[in-house]
Amino acid sequence: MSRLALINELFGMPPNASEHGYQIDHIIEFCHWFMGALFVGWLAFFLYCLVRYHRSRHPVADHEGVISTHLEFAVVLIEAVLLVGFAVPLWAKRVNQFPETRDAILVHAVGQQFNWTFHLPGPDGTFGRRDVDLVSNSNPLGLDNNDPAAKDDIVVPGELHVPLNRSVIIELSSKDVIHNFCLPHMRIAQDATIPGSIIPMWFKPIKAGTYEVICGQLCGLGHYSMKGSVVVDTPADYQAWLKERADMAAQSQVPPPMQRSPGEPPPGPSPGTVPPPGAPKPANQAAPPAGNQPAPSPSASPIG
Ligand SMILES: [Cu+2]
Repeated sequence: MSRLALINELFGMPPNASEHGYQIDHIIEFCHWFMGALFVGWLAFFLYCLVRYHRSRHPVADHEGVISTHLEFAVVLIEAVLLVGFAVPLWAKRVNQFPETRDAILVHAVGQQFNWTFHLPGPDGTFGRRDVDLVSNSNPLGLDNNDPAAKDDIVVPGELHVPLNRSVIIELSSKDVIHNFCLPHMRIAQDATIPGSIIPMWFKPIKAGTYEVICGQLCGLGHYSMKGSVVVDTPADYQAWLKERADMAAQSQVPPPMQRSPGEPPPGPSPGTVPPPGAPKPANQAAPPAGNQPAPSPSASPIG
């Protein structure tokens, strides 16, 4: 284990599994050492001043201190170098230098209270059309099954597989509130904001394994359960998974159009969602339980 990995582990960070992650680790480590040095330095300076400039020796304050002015300037300079010289270029590289789409895996990730759903284009390599009017409990992404490109699309809840050593571009969107697609092991996180907008992020996994996806924005009562996973497979395992999901997608094709079937409840708020004030109560909760029977307990937490 390198010294860098050790100190980050002491800070509680999970081991890095992405190509660019060491750069993030490096700047986090440098910032912590720098802040530690500042803490010790300022504390020593404070103690020195208490003794050196005691009131018994200096009854009148001197507001033109030369040492502190130089020290403060030096600290501001170092912090400016950290921000402008390291942090901003690193951020700019992440948001400006995307890999070529022909070399990368392109996936759509959709957040909603309180789970993640992944959408892959299937064997034809083209994403099918999605329409918000087609969203239902059985069609969470509103995939238009009349679109030929949608017929082989793969929709997986919660668990995404990606190949090792290949860039992954994730286009994020949200169906309700602001979520954040956070992959701590990959040292990457991105907000999924305004419904309808698509926000891209990318990373390149360099270690096979199963890694946790969490929601990095407090998005409601079930936020804690909004988890998923990214499984980094060898290329052969990834192709096998892709084929399996494509076969399942082909078998599970429901007759078009994929609209709500009679009797299927409309897509309402998930368990744990607080409805807005004045919102009508769902029909099955309109009537209070008879007598002194306690109300039925809400269903278990949704699986993220
Ligand atoms: Cu969330």
